[in-house]
Amino acid sequence: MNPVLMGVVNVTPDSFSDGGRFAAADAAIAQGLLLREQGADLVDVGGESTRPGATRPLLAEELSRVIPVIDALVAAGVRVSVDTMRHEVAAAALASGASLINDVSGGLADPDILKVVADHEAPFVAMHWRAHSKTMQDRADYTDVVADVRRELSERVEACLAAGIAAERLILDPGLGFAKTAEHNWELLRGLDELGQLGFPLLVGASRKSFLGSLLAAPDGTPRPIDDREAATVALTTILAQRDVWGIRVHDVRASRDALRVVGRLRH
Ligand code: PMM
Repeated sequence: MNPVLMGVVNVTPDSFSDGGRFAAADAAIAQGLLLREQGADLVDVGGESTRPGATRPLLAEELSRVIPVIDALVAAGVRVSVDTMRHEVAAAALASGASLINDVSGGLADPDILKVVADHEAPFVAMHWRAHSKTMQDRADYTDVVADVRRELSERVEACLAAGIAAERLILDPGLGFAKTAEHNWELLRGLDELGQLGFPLLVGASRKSFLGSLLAAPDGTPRPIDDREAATVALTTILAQRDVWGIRVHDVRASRDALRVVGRLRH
């Protein structure tokens, strides 16, 4: 089975990869429609930047960023997920017709989100996370990153099940770049099978992240610019598809869709 391709629309002034480009609702809606046309199975709409050091928006601000975009995309028949850590945003997004809640904190930032998801019987992505953006890189310490992330994700699974989310609606994500160094990210990518042993589908978001920028750095150490990390992103899409992940979260849907076509064609 080809993985689900999740296309990213950040309705934020400050996301690391596309910050500011889709801050206005019409630009974000147009981008969501384009991603669907390019082959996104889901369009992931987010109103809070999670780049290291970012300041959180107020609740009202986050709602006013994402809800008009979700309304318009749902009206156009696009399957939408919402990238939020707040139960109020999750509830409003589900009321607007969102199909999935993507919580980068896996319910840690706002435990009430789990009840909202359970009540709506919505699918839930629980990502591995340790702290909000301002402090997360101080928490990048692990004894064995794969074993530690696996244990912390299994604790999230317990919390989700206890809140009433059905096991078949849960998806786990290693959270590349969240309280992780580049080396941690590579170890997690190598150790995906071990995370898969928890028995849940996996979503992976590697697109344009800084560990690719440092891998591809110039000889003087300057990281490869964000908009020039696409070939590396597509290489990972190809590899992840062969490792049977459930979903892949990317900014450039067209390029990753091409890669998935190649993988799919070789299989059959
Ligand atoms: N990464 C970002 C935001 N949301 N959600 C999931 N499930 N997994 C991720 O890896 C993830 C995420 C940060 O990237 P962005 O600023 O480009 O959206």
